[in-house]
Amino acid sequence: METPNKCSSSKQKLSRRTFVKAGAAVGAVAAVGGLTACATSAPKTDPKPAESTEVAEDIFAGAQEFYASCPPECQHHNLKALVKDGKIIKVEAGVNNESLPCLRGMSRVEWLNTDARLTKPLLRDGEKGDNKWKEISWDEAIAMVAEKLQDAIDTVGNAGIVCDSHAGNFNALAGAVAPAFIARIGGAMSLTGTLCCAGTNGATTTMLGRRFYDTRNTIVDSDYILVWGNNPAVSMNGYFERFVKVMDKGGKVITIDPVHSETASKSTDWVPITPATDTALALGMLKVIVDEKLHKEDFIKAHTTAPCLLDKSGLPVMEKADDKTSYMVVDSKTNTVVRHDSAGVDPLLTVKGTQHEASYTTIFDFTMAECAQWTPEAVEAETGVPAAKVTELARDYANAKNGMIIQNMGGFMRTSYGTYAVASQNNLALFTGQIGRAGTGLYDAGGVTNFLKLTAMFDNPKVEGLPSVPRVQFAHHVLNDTPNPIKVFISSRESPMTQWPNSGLLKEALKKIPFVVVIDSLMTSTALYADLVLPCAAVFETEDLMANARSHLVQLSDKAIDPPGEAHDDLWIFTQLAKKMGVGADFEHDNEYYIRKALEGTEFTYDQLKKEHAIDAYPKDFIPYQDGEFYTETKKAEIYQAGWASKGVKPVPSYYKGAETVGGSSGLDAKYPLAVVQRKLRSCVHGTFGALAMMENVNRNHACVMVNPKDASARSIADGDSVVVYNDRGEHKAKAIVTENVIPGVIVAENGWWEQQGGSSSYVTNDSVGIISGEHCCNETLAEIKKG
Ligand SMILES: Nc1nc2c(c(=O)[nH]1)N[C@H]1C(S)=C(S)[C@@H](COP(=O)(O)OP(=O)(O)OC[C@H]3O[C@@H](n4cnc5c(=O)[nH]c(N)nc54)[C@H](O)[C@@H]3O)O[C@H]1N2
Ligand SMILES: Nc1nc2c(c(=O)[nH]1)N[C@H]1C(S)=C(S)[C@@H](COP(=O)(O)OP(=O)(O)OC[C@H]3O[C@@H](n4cnc5c(=O)[nH]c(N)nc54)[C@H](O)[C@@H]3O)O[C@H]1N2
Ligand SMILES: [Mo]
Repeated sequence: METPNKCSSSKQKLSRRTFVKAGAAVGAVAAVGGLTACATSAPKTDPKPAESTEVAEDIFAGAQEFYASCPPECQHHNLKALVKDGKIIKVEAGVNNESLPCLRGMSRVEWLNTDARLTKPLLRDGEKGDNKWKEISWDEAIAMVAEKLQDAIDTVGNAGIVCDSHAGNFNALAGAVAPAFIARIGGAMSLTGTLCCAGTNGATTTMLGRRFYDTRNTIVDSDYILVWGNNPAVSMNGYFERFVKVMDKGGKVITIDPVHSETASKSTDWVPITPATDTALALGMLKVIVDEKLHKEDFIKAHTTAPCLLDKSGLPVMEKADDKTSYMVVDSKTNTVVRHDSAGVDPLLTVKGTQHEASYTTIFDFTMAECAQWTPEAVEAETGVPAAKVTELARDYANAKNGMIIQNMGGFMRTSYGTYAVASQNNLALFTGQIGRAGTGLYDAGGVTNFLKLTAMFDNPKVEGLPSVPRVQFAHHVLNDTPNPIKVFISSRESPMTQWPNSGLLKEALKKIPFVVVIDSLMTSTALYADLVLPCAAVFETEDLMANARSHLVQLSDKAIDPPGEAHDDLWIFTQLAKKMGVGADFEHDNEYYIRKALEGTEFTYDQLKKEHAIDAYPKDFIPYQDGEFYTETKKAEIYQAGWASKGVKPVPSYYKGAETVGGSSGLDAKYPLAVVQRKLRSCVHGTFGALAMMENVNRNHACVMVNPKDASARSIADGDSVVVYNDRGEHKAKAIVTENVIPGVIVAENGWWEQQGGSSSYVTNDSVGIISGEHCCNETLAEIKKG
């Protein structure tokens, strides 16, 4: 792929005089990102330019300003574009950001202007993967897709079609159009399970009634923060300053991670842990807390289902079988069994030692029974966290004035029992009452999803009865024709060849599917294996609305320029398809119409957003669960989950060893003794940004893996060697960083490298699916590493 250097691709001809001012501007952009992109390669300026009496020409003078949200699954900063002569010449921070956007946002100027942009529909003209194409017209392209879809419907039925998207663009309209089209042609097979945070979906949504609350606005009120298996210095860089403030004020930030990450290196303490064992640590901490009576009984009794009774077979005792809120408790005042929500009730947390013990146990005791084996010593043996540290973490968290757990969408969730890891952390907050106050709580991805309900842009017909398969096992299903053959796969707003597990198998699947359509703005790793690539618009080339998870802003994204060549936005593309297939009636409108419709019923209007661009829509001073109420049917935090038990596992957090771990049931450790974990890079958001020349210049143009010196020397690997990480699924080529920053037995691979850059680390990742919530298990992967 041709990825021209940002400085040359901007095609600005700078005279010696104009550079003085422009150079300063480039320097300012670089400083915002904390990096020195083009500034380092720029010609040296005269140290005393001021002596010249000539006034430097401002190349930005007279530029028009436009605003848009940076739309991939990141922090959705508001960006400002400067436009001159129909071209975007600079992208900088927009308005109302809570923190500064980063170099990725700034690099949009290269993405928008690079010669590598796709400008015409491209039809495969060689084998899949050969990267040989012939340009065709949109009329031909649309007719071809419509014909292939109709053929799939006629021969297999709608289940022979998959039209998938994931996290590539969080804008409302971009997200609505493909499903609207598919619903109108009768539906398709769907792919289930997020690749990201199934653990939180499965744990927090059920236990607390909702997810997507962040505690961002009160981080600085905390005096003790557990950053658990995530790396906010990179993945939430806009807010990391707040963690630093906590430490400046004498508070502690503890990072629990197998890797001495960017966050760990800036924390008070790094607690290395064996991957996929976090639940054992959390259960062990809970045991210390309860054994030492550091738990908050009053909070637990009032706000959780912990005092509720279970019968001898472990099932909840309900007043009415059909009323899920009718949990029963033993009232300590009357020694009788009453509803948990009876007036004036003071429930027993445990019935041990009472007459009720013969008939019942409580959810509290049932929960603690799962912790019983996790003594600090047992936790040390399983997780590698020293016993004394387990006790210290438990005491410090429980005793903190305001303790907060940062889960975000951490790496520990992308393991086969990620749901329990999240649930056991939730219990730590609930049992210690570290929730509902400023500086406490459980940090989830966040954003305004719970506060701003947009109106549906399209009224889709209901489609029922079509099959679904887990996204992480798509390749298996394609190759085995289960539950039926797939004839058409349309992929947009995602990058399967870098992000889905087991890339080698996925490549085979993409080769097998008769017609693969990729809609993207660059020739991505996935587009390489398509039959037809449709060029789409990027940010600032289409109008859209952002009001979603992760950002507190509601933003109108302006269309500042036309997309290059014949590229179009997703709305246009799916509108053409809908018309061609005779279902275009609801697609007759422009972007503004759909945005106005989405905002109906909210307190924001299109015209207001047109003026203000980005508005903080997060309720001022909101603290999740401040009133002690949760969003469950009982209004209490529901510790016991029948839904988990229905999957054949415990209804309360319990530690199960992942199959693909050292000592796990797969037995793969005999052949592949190293645990591979993934990390995200500051230079990319998954498959986006990282292949731009600017990013390659300031970061690297090849993948690295971190290896502990012990593991490296056992394999004669030296720092900087070319290495291959491999297992039965495939190989990932990288350069070794030999470092104590990762614990022995673990290697760290980077997320997001393209085929054109040597290939993704997903070639080796585990493609099994978590049983509780369909977890993506990329961080539960075993492999070996060799020079090569
Ligand atoms: N720059 C940048 N920012 C991003 C993204 C990006 O790609 N680039 N992606 C966005 C998205 S979609 C997401 S989901 C978030 C993710 O945000 P993070 O979860 O912070 O990102 P990761 O780098 O996947 O994982 C963080 C850490 O998890 C550790 N880890 C892996 N497995 C385990 C485990 O079993 N236990 C423990 N304790 N630690 C483990 C890894 O060593 C790594 O340091 O970031 C968002 N922000
Ligand atoms: N090995 C490994 N795999 C992982 C992870 C990991 O850490 N390691 N992390 C997992 C996580 S947390 C996540 S969230 C997923 C993310 O995986 P994906 O959701 O696949 O995310 P991206 O790679 O960012 O894909 C975004 C693509 O959408 C395109 N795009 C952007 N805007 C538009 C638009 O308006 N229209 C269209 N048609 N396309 C657009 C971009 O150009 C880009 O190619 O990956 C998961 N996979
Ligand atoms: Mo994610």
